[in-house]
Amino acid sequence: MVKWTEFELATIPEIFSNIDKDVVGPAALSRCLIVYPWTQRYFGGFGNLYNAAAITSNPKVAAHGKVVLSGPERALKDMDNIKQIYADLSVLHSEKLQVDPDNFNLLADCLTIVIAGQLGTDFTPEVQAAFQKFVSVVVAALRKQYH
Ligand code: HNI
Repeated sequence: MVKWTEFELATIPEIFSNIDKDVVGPAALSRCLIVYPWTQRYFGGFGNLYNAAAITSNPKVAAHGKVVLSGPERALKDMDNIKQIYADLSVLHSEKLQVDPDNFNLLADCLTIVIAGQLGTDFTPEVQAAFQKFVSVVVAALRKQYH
């Protein structure tokens, strides 16, 4: 089981309380779809994803970005239970959505970049290290049901 330090347990929720979630989720998903265009293939029902402007102004992308960000927020409430919290989402992404799990890291990196932009100098290397550990645990949990 993952062991969290006092610093991580204090810092990770603080990161989420200091960001504008309505902006971060949509921005991270948009960035992922623009930077890694093959990720668009899973969002065939989202309409126009033709170029960066279309992606960033697409209301379905924005709405789904908020939904995706609600995933990590659930984990915050029970940091020692992340695998179980994500078990159903892992099955969904594996069996129904058939998302290549390598894409989880790409979205996680986009999330890190957007959060770094919002937090500016507060996103110190120590804060980034805590965040990186958290997203790695979330991604590992999402990969868990793939076989
Ligand atoms: Ni993901 C649906 C969380 C990465 C493609 N995804 C969800 C839902 C959550 C979620 C929550 C809503 C589930 C439900 O409706 O019950 N996704 C997450 C998290 C990550 C992630 C926490 C990683 C950090 N998802 C990805 C990636 C892709 C992806 C990387 C594709 C590249 N997800 C989807 C698709 C759906 C989805 C597609 C269904 C969207 C829809 O509404 O049609």
